[in-house]
Amino acid sequence: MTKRVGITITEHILTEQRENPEATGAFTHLLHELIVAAKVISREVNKAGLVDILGATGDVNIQEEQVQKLDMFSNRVIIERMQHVGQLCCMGSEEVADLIDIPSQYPKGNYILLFDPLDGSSNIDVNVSIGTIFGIYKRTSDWADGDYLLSDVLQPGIKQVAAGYFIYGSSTIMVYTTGNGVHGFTLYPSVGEFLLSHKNIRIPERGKIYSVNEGYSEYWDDKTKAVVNYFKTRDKETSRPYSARYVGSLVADFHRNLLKGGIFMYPADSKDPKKPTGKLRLMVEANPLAMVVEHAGGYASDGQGPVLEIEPQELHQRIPLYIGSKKDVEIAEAFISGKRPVDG
Ligand code: FDP
Repeated sequence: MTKRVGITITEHILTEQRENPEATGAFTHLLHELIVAAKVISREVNKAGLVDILGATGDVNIQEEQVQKLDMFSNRVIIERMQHVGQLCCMGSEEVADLIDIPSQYPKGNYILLFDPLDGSSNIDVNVSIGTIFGIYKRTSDWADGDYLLSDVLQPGIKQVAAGYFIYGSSTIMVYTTGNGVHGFTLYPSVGEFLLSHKNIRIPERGKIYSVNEGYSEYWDDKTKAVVNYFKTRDKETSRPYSARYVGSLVADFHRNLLKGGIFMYPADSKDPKKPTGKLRLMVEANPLAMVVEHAGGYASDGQGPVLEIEPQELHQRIPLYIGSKKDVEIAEAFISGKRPVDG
């Protein structure tokens, strides 16, 4: 008897589409093309040590960070693949200062794709997991009013219709949600398909791991120091102290904590006066992961309230991020927002 091969991502998306009577197939098409782009990036990441693609280009991106060649490659692959799909009215990338219009020769659609093409890029040349993060929105303005508006893009994360990430690690995994559970698919390289490997992921309510770049503690305020101290303090009832794990690749740190439970933090700090709200970007990093974590039973906060409710001011806005197991993030939020005294 032949063993049944697992459910492919395409089959999964089509099943979800069939369950939604209003679905036209546009979204399925969009997601399918994004998956193809990720497969191309995955292939390139996997051979990164074999070809002369490693190393910095010498340029700096809009965020004033070193741009690695693979970042640029991934950015280009996604833009070129997605611009002719016909379902998008624009895109926004971490690597591009302005919104990316769909060239006039291609048809346009109702969706907006925001993405970080290669997150954790400082880890590219040391074989540490990196990833692609994406969030998808629907435009709210009327076609009759002409082209999309900035307000179509600057929607709070709660309006995302889908979000997820691809992690290029010991294997390539896609995790995504359309609001109907969080599911993980592992790329089976010899078949070239993503197969369902993590059905309906639920993050533990409380974890045992805290992830933060503690090297920057000198730049933290007392509330932030209190949060981290809390997770390091001995307490039998809550199994503290927690273990520290910090890869320095958001996708990798997030993915581990999603599966095992725990909290990832990138707090506000005084390291760079130009980035007082921390390093991570609301639209292309925090919002997509916040949607994933919330649909898996977790929580994401900027220290004051839910990330998904933040009204964005600009495409490249940065926020402090506390994300992971619900109870752990709620404790961090209580310290940062002042609801819990620093010595509490
Ligand atoms: P990178 O700069 O390598 O692209 O958002 C960028 C990011 O990585 C995240 O993936 C990661 O969590 C964070 O920055 C690491 O920053 P620090 O080196 O400041 O800890």
